[in-house]
Amino acid sequence: AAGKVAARGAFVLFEGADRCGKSTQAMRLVHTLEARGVEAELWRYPDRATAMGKMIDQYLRSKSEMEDGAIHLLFAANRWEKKALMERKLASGVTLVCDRYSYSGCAFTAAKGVDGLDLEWCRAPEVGLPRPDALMYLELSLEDAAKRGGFGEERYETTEMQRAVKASFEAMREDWWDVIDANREPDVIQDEVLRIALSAVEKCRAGRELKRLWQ
Ligand code: NYM
Ligand code: MG
Repeated sequence: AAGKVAARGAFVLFEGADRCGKSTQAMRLVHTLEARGVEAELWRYPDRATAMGKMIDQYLRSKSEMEDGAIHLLFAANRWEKKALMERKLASGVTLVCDRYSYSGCAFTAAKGVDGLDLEWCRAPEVGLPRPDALMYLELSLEDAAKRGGFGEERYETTEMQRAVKASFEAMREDWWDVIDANREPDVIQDEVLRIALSAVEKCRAGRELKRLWQ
């Protein structure tokens, strides 16, 4: 109706190391939500479609080299360039299901072990971005991840790096995260994921405010 303010959508995030099943779960969740009449969109970071995203894509595919600090800031800038759109979508009632975000940004850079680029440094450029209403961290052991077949061809897709990435995620973990055992059938995981997402959607409809990282 005219003048009616739409209830805001929820910002639902999936995080985890590579091959944990995030993308599959995120995609399925969008379809399930839509089927239930919850307007939802799939987002992912990096967004390789923007000018900055293209530079990130080149770096990940080892077509270019960049200083570790510079690429970290570029990943963060790739979120800042989409911040206004993200906020507009949420405010208009769209639920955003996101595949990776600032937590991946910090986990991967900190995992490099570069002097000076510790978690605190990594978080700084992310402060002030929208904070997810739900964060599902898909947890899978390195052994179980290996059983899913080899890693891809991109930078960071090595067992050593993934071990360090998992350690950074552990170090960042906060009480409000939902830790999901990713070593189960996709359907079973989706049931749990859907419950968590619907609860976030409900809270946002009821007026839950959008918070900011890391405040
Ligand atoms: N990655 C992703 C980062 O290093 N920093 C970030 O801020 C984000 C969002 O990019 N190995 C890394 C994690 C992944 C890689 O992501 C590409 P995907 O989801 O595999 O396309
Ligand atoms: Mg990948």
